[in-house]
Amino acid sequence: MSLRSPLLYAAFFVALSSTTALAWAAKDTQKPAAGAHKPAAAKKPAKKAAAAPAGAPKKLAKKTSAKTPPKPIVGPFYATRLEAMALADDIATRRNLDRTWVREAIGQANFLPQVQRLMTPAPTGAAKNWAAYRARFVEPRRIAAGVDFWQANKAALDKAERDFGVPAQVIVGIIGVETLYGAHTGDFRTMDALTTLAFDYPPDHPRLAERSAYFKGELEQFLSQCNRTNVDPLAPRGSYAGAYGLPQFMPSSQVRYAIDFDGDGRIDLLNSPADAIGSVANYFKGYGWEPGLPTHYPVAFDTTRLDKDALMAPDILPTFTVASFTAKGAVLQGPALEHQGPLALIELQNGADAPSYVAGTQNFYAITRYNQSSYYAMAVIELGETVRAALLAETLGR
Ligand SMILES: [Ca+2]
Repeated sequence: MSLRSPLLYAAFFVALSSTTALAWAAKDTQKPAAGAHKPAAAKKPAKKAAAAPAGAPKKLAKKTSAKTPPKPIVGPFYATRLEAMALADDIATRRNLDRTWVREAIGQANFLPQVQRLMTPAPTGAAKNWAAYRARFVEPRRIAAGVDFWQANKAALDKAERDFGVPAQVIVGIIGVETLYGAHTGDFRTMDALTTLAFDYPPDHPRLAERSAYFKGELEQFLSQCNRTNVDPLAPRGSYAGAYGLPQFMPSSQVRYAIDFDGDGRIDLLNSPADAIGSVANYFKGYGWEPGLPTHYPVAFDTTRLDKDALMAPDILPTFTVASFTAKGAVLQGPALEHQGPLALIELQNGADAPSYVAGTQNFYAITRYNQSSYYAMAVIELGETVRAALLAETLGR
């Protein structure tokens, strides 16, 4: 979850060329999201070659060419890094863990140059394209898998809707976009991914210090949780960002929001769809989901009084009342006029064509706490809606 990180998503958006300017602009001015995940469905390596990590052997850089996939450094790489062992000692003290156990866990982690490369920001400048982004997620294979997932897990989805007020279609949209309903949960050893990002985050990144600190925190949460649940830290596998299971929760989100929703007494986000479903709903509840509130409304513009700069200024953060929104030239109709909470003008660029716009509510914003991108949120919403319609059509067709 993600990650409050624009960067996390950077690699994700490479194919679309830095899709999320909107969201990215917002990020720096908003409080950090817990960050649930990084979509595992799109692991396009950034085109930019990775620079050698600070402290890595120089010959390493040569291995990171596009033609020959770099091999992980296996062995006591982090065991010899003073910084890594110092953090191990800090974690052991703070969490009251066995110092040797923490040192050995971090010391056995492999440096994964491809993880570092995947985290390198995408080049900026190319036009963002909502239609292209949408087509990657709202597509026949994912819709069919979504219908199957909904049918197989209807009881848990209904219960999540009752308990948390989060519609089934939103949960189905999230798990579909994140992992194609479990088909792509990631095969990176979580310990390797988190350790690499904690100590060897792309060195030329503009927010290197902040991102490194974030992953050090996630590493600490991960180790603490492994110790508490008696899991070998070298066993779990997930995304290159350290996200895990059907909903791609980061360790901190697992600690905060993951729940046992099938009642077997343990939390298993990888093998229990019910646990994943309940945990996603609980995550959204934690980020202010308002039961019954739509995610967005259609919006048009009255060009005679349009002040788009003012409407776009808060980015995805819902800020405007219906009255102030309308006064600035954003035209609403029907139920939107009765909306009580704040609204945001959401812009989705369409390459060379005119952008699409919607009026986003607090619930649209809640979805962006999972991944700070309006493109991501809209893909989740539209995949969920499409799966719901396909399921209904199938039911009626019987
Ligand atoms: Ca369970």
